[in-house]
Amino acid sequence: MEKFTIDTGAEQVLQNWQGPVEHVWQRYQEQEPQCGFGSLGLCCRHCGQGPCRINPFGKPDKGICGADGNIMVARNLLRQVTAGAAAHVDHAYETLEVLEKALSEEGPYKITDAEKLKGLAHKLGIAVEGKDIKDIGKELVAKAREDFQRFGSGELNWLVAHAPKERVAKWRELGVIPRNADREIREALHQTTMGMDASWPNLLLATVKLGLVDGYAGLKLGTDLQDILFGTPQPVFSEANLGVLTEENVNIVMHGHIPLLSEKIVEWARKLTPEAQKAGAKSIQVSGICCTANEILMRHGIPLATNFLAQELAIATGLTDAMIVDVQCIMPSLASLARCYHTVLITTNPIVKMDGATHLEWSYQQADEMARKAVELAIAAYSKRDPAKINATREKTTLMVGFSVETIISILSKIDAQEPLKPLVQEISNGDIQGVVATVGCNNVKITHDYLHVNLVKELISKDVLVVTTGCSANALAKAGLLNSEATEKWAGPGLKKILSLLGQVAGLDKPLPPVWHMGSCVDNSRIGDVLTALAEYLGVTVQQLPVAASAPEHQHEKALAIGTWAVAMGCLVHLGVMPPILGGQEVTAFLTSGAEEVLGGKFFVESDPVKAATVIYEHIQAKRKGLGL
Ligand code: NFS
Ligand code: SF4
Repeated sequence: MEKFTIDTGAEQVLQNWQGPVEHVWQRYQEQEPQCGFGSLGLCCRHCGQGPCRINPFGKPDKGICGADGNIMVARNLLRQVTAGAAAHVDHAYETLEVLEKALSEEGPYKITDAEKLKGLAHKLGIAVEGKDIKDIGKELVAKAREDFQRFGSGELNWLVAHAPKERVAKWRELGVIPRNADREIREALHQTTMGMDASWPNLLLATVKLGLVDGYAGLKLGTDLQDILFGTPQPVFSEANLGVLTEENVNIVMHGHIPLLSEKIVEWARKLTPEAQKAGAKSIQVSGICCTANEILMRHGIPLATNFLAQELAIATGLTDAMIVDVQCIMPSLASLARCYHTVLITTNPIVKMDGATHLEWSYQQADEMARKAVELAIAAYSKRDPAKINATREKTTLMVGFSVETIISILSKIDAQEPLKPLVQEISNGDIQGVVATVGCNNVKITHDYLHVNLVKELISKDVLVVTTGCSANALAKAGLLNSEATEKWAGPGLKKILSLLGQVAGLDKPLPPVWHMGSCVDNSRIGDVLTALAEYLGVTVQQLPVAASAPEHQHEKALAIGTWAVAMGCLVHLGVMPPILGGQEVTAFLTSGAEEVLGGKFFVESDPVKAATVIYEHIQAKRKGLGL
C-alpha cells in the first residue's frame, strides 16, 4: 500500500504522529505477512484437538475430525455472520428495553415520533384506532419481544410485516425464516460446534437465516425503535472531518453505536455550555466517530469527526478532551493512546471496559447523571491540554444529510403527492437515473483509507447512478465532499444533475440535492431495505429485477458480513472490496459468488479496483434495466 489514507485531514494529523504508541497502519505492517491459512478460511479451533489447518494445495486436506475445506469455511462464515447479527440484535434489544421503560414510567427517555409508532403498529397488525399511544406502544413492545425470545416455533414478526411478500414466500420455501433471534443465534453456535453439521450447503442456508435475523431483528427493529424514541431524521446540514475539533472549544468525541448514550451527551453538552465557558472555552463541541456519529448527525446535525480507521487520529489531534465510547468498532489501542494525551477515555457499557479508561456506566435510571458527569470530566480535561501536543487540522467539508425514507418521500411528494414514488420511477425509466447503488460498511486497513468508497462512488455518480449510503462509507463520502450540492455540480452525470437540481428546488433549496444520500448508521441499512421493498412493490416486480446493487468496499466487521448476507437474500448484487476468508472452500466460494443468484436472487462479487468494480455494477444495472424493458 503506497498511501495510508486519502483523507486530507487524517493525512495531516498522521504526518505529525507523535509516538511512542503505534497507530493502526504500523500495527498492520507488523502483522504482515498475514497467515495464509486464516486468509483462506482454512483454520479451525472449534475443539481441543486443533488447531487444524488445511493445505489448499495438498496434504493435510482435512482437519483431525475429517472436516474438509468447504465445511471449515462454511462453519467459520456462519460463526462470523452469527456474531455480526448478535451485535445488531443486542443493540436493538437495549433500545427495546428503554422503549418499554419509557412507555411505563417517568424517566430520562420519552417517545419522540408517535406517528412512526402508530404506522409501525398498524403494519404489525396492532389496532391503533382510538387507542392511547402508550397502549399501542406496549403492544408493539410485546411483538418485538417475541422476535427476540418467542417460545416455540413461529416467524419473525418484523420480517413478515416488512419484507417483500415474494421474498417471504421464497425464504419459507428455503426454510430460512428465523423463529426468533436468540434461538437462531444459539442454534448457529450449536450447529458449528465440534461434531455437528458437516454439510456446507446446510451451513450456508443457516448463514442466510442468520442474515435475516440481522436484517429484521437487528437492523430494521433497531432503526424503527430508535426513530420512535429519538425521532425520524429530517434534512439537516453539518460538517465533517477532524477540522471540526478546534482549539477554542471543549471537544467531546462520541464513538460507538447506540444513540441511547449519545443523545444524552448531546443534551448535557448543551446544558453545561456555561460551565465550559467558565473554564475559558468558547463552547462545547460534540462530534462523532463511526455509527454513533451517524445517529447524532442525522438527528441533530452534530458534526462528524472521522470514521473507523482514523479513530486514533481524533485523539492524536491533542484536542479531544473526552472520548466517550459505548459498543462496537472501538479499537483497544485507544486506551494506551489516550494515556499519551490529556484525553479522558470514558467507557460506558458493562461489556466494553478498557484498562486505563474511566468507566462511567450508562443505565436507564442514571442516564442523565452519568451524561452530566461525562461532560464535566471533558470540561475538566480541557484545562489540562498540552499545547506542545496539539496536532490539529483545518480540514472539513459541508454536508446535507437526513435522508430517511420519510425525508425522501416528503421531497418526492412535492412533485406527486398521490404517488410519491412515481417521479423517482419515471426518472429511472427515462434513464436520467440509471439505477441506485448503496455503499455501506467500514474501513479496512488492507485498503488505503476511504480510497475505495470515494473512487467507486465518483465513478458511479458520473454514470448517472444515484448513491445512497450509511455507516463508515457515508463518513468517508462526507469527508471527501460528496454529500453536498457542489458535489452534484462537480461529479454527477448530466441526467443525475438534472433531477437533483429539480429535487433541490422542490425541497426549497436554491441548489441541487447531493448526489449521495446519507441514510444513517449501519442499522439504518434497514432504511435502504425499505426503499427497495417499496420500489419493488410499487412496480410489482422483485428486488432482484430492480436496477440496484450494494457495495461494502472496505468492510472489516462481522456485522458487515451479516448485512451483506441479508442483502444477497433480498436479491441484491453485493460488491465487496476485500476478500472474506472463504477461498479455501471452493464450492462455498462458487456458491456465494455465482450459484446463490439462482437460489436467492443475489450474489457477492469481490473487486478491489474502484473503476473495475463500478464497471461490473454498471453492467449489472444495465442488464436489469434491459430485463425491465428500459
Ligand atoms: Ni458498521 Fe458502524 Fe463503521 Fe463498520 Fe464499524 S462503525 S456499524 S461496522 S467500522 S461501518
Ligand atoms: Fe480440528 Fe475438527 Fe477440532 Fe476443528 S473441530 S479443531 S477441524 S478436529
